[in-house]
Parts: sequence; structure tokens; C-alpha cells
Amino acid sequence: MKKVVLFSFSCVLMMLAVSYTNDQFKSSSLKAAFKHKFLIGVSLNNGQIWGRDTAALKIIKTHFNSVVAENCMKIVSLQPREGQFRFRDADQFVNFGEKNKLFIIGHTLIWHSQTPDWFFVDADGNDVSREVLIERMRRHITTVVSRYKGRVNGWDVVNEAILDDGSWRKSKFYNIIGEDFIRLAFEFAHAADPKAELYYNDFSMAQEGKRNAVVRMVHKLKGLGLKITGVGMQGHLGLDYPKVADFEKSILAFSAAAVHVMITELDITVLQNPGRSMGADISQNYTYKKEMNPYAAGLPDSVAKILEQRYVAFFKLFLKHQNKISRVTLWGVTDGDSWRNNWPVFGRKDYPLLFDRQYKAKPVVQIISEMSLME
Ligand code: 9MR
Repeated sequence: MKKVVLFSFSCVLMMLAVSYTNDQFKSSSLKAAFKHKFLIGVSLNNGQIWGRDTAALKIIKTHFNSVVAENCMKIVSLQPREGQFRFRDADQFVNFGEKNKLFIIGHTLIWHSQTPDWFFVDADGNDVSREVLIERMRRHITTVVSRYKGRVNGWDVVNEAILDDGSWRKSKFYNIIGEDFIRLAFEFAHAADPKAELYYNDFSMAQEGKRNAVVRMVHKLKGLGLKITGVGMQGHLGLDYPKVADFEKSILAFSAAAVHVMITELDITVLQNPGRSMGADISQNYTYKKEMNPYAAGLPDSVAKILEQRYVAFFKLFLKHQNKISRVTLWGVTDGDSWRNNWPVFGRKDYPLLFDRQYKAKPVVQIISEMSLME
């Protein structure tokens, strides 16, 4: 009799434990699941920043503890004409982040792309001198970083300055100033807000040439006594590239160079790139053809499964290196928001994020949350 009572009692206890665990997982949000591991962030578009996309707001507030501006802090948005700064959207973005107690990332101070032509030329349309361009950089960075001093937690100071083979991108910044433009950008940003975290951010970071060049750059900046807090590995991934092992090599290499590693701009495309390019070079574009858009009517379960496995493989890697990774940021809230629908072919239907077009969490959200909570 005693044995039967004891047996039933332990059964009840076990059932309670299982249901508690399930409920805990069910109610769990990404930010709760990855607490004490790394920050989990998302990029915001203007519809979200201004609160028009209320369904997305719910997801952002439930699941994420860090935000980055997808577009409103680029030079073209902040200073479309010389000396005419427009801070409306950026101010709203920072207010939103503060109001919701989120770790705020400014993106991006110096980037070859989305910088208006005036930045590089004089009144006659000729390239400006090295001194003039440095002064324009100084003014832009100082104005922007000072405005949000103590409020924006970290800045993507320089974006995409190195090519996949490790050589310098021959941008106007590089051609006019030389590689010094990187050092100067970090100096100006640090002077404007000494406490802000400062990052270098780039895509295709699993490529050996780029990996080695970024490590050299970090050593050089540190050798000069400059502050560089972290390296952002843009996670614009595909179903078959890059290899998880190559991505891991870069996490280890950057961490060994004594900087935090951040996975920034994470999304996984299910579509083929007609150029087979693996990066995120937005100057690449191809004319739309129907056969390039195979999932316009929906994503087959078989492909959704492969996508899920890719997310699981990468989150497994991020969890393995949680002591080196300070943040993982998704590049968009739902599939409908993603730039991937329009690059490198305009008007396709992609499925690269964790939430679908109906604002529903994909099953992988639960899977990666459980993976983290089990650790
Ligand atoms: O997602 C961004 C898209 O909405 C913009 O049109 C585009 C140009 O400003 O930039 C996209 O974001 C890029 C990011 O700023 C830097 N890394 C590559 C991203 C995808 O192109």
C-alpha cells in the first residue's frame, strides 16, 4: 500500500516537472532563453521605429534585448546634404531603444555604400583632397556620436572595408585617404563618446583572406592604442554556405585578437544567387526571371526543414562559443521585412528570418530556445 502511494506521488511529481518544463519553454522568449549567454538583437525599420507595425512591436518587445537601426543612421539618412543633418528617425530609434531598455547599436558611421556623392567631391564634381575628406568624416562622426553620447551603447564604426581576398576595398575613403581612414574613424568616434563600444563590421567573414586581414587590422588598431571593442560578423548566410567550420575559425581568430565577437545581420536565404556570390555586396543586381523565384507560392516543408537545420547548426555554434560572443542580431523581424526579398534580384519571396510573414514564430524559435535553456 505504502509502495503504491509513493509510486503515485512520484508520478504526479514527474508530471508536474514535465509540464512545468514545457510551460517554461512555451512561455520562454528568445531573450529569456539566451540570458547569461549573449544579447539577442534585431534590426528595426522605420515602420517599427515609429510604431506603425504593431505586430512587429510585440515580437521585438517579447523576444529581443538589443536593437540596431537598419537604415536610419546611415550617412545618406543622417546627412543627405553637407551640413544638413536629419535626426528625426534616428532620434525616434534611440528613444524607442531607451524606452524599452534595449542595448542600442548605431549602424553605421563609415561605409562606402549609402554615402551621398557630395561627401567625396567639391563644387566642380572633382574628388576632394585627403584633408577635406578627413574633415568631413570628423564632422559627421563627431556630430552623430556626440548627439547620442551615453545613449547609443555601441557603434559599427567602419563597415565593409575589406574584400573577401583580404585586400582593401577600393572605396572613395580608401582611394582618397588610404587605409588610415579606418584608424581616423575609430579615433573620432572614441573622442566623441569615450564610453561607447566600437566595432568593425563586415560580411563573408568566414573567408580566410578576409578573416586574416580583419585580424591584422584589429592588431594594428590595438597596437596604436586605439579602442576597438568588437568585430561584427554579418551573418548573411545561405543553405550551403559558408561552412560552419569556417565560420567557427573566424570566431576563434577574432576572439584570439582580444575583441568581442558579434554575429550581426543574421539571416539565411533559401534562394540561389544567380551570381553565386556569398556576400552582401548590394551593388550586385540581376534582372528578375520567374524561375529565380521558386517559392513564390510558399516554402515546401523539405526546404523549411533544411533552413531549420541550418539555424540549429549555427545557434549550436554560437552557444558553444558563448564566452566569446557578446551579441547575435537578426537582420529583420519577419520574412516580409527582409532585404533578401530584393537582393540580388528584386521582387523575390525569401524566408530568411525567425518569424514568418504572419508574424508567427517558426518552430526553430522554440528549438533554439530549448537548446539554450538545456545548457
Ligand atoms: O537591409 C538594408 C536595406 O534595407 C538597404 O536598402 C540597404 C542599403 O542601405 O542596406 C541593407 O543593410 C545592409 C547593411 O546596412 C550593411 N550590410 C549589408 C546589409 C544588407 O545589404
